[in-house]
Amino acid sequence: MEFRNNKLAGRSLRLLAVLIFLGIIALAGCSKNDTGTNSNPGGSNPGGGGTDTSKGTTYQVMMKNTSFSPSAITVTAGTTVTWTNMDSYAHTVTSGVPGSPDGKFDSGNMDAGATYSHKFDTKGTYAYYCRYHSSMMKGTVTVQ
Ligand SMILES: [Cu+2]
Repeated sequence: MEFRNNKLAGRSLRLLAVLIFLGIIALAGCSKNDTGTNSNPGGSNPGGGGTDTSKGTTYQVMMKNTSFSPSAITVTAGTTVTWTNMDSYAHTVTSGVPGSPDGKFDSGNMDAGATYSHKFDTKGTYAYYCRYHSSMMKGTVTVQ
């Protein structure tokens, strides 16, 4: 197909370019909306890490909806576990069982958005809980 009039052809090309441009804008707007509706603000680290089990470097645990996620993890000795409070209210990471903290580690009060890290060098199973929500928030770290 050929345009008899160069001017008309030029206008059509320009219109096409504008339409493509608008399409890109629309696509960009859509993907922006998609991330906007994602209720998980920890986008860079959703649902906990643990990608590196061979070197045992770091592991992420979320504190979300009054629970630890994942609540039971297994890591290699030398791993640093980082807890992040994704809720809008405070939590703690306190080792031991509810009512009987064993003093191995304790984050103290963690406000919304706070993080706490603890390095696990010794093999064993470490139970922990949140002082404020001990009936709902319990977890274990198993170090191998
Ligand atoms: Cu809590």
